[in-house]
Amino acid sequence: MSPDPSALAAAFGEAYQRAPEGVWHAPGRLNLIGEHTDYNDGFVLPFALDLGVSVAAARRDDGMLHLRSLQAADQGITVPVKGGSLDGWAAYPAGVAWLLHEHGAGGASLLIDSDLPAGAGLSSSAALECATALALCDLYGIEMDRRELALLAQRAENEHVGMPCGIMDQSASLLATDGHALMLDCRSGLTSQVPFAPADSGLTMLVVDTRATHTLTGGEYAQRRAECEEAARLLGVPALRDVKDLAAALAALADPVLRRRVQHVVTENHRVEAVVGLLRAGAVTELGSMLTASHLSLRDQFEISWPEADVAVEEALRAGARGGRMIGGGFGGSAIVLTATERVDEVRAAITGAYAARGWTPPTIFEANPAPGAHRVS
Ligand code: GAF
Repeated sequence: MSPDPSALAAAFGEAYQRAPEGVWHAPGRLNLIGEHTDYNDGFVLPFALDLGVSVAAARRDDGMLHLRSLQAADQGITVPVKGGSLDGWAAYPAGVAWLLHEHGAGGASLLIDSDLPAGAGLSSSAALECATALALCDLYGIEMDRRELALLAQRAENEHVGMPCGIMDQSASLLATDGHALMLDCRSGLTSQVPFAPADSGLTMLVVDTRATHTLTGGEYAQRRAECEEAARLLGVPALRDVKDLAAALAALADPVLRRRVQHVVTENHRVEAVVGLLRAGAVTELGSMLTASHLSLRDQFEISWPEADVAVEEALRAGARGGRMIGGGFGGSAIVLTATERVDEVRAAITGAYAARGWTPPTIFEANPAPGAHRVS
């Protein structure tokens, strides 16, 4: 499922009094495992969701960028494509357009639509960047491979939004393929498509949108990143990916906070490799314990989990799920749960009941399977 392209084209006609030249779609992502490893030059294993952002677009010859979104209350924003500065949602597509201008992109009118739940930690920002990037590249005949395009979208977020994100989300949106998780080595950029079909093993992957958001995510994310970089500097390695002897590294660090961060990143990289091995061996059921180990590490060592995610994972396990964990940057968003399909109802009921007992907003729970990466729709 993705936003209806013909409805979006019709809405574009109303907004801009002309037809779009095309519609492009980029998915959000679910990260199976490998959290906060991307900016440590490590490994990640996300897959593309069948939810995402679609962009209807047409060229303009006045050098201006017109941005409108069906999800935004405002009337849209107009800025020169040669550069500028913006706040809010429009900074994501504008940042991409400004960087692509250096490669030949000219003016354009864009209308954006999304079916990704807002603030659910499923990478709506990266999907918006990647759909915009594909649209402008196609419209202006810019030849750039998808790895380069992911790097450009990441740069747009780093430089024009001020979020020091790694490369995982943009890579997942642009490089993931249907039916596969994407194993990405964030240092070399090497990828490998790992088949992931939980239903073949009688399993279901659930996403639990915990409906909890946290306004300080950007600052806390940047703080975690800075702590990892400081630990790498103290250990004399280019990045935490290069820590080979965890015990020696922990012994060499005086600061208990930095020790916890290193413990998470080093073990999480091993968990990604273990999960890839299990998937390749067809042992999908065994993934559960790795997911739960990742959650405990993110909760206790990286300290970025939040109560709604902890309860979702604990209740799912109590109801017999194979495993689960928070996903994304932390402090709000979604968790995932891997369960035998025959237990889905019990797991859902356990999580929903626990939220109700605490007076929390009910979670949104849905099934996820690997979907295609970003593409032109029409
Ligand atoms: C966010 C960031 F954008 C990613 O780059 C990644 O670091 C993730 O948090 C944590 O794994 O989604």
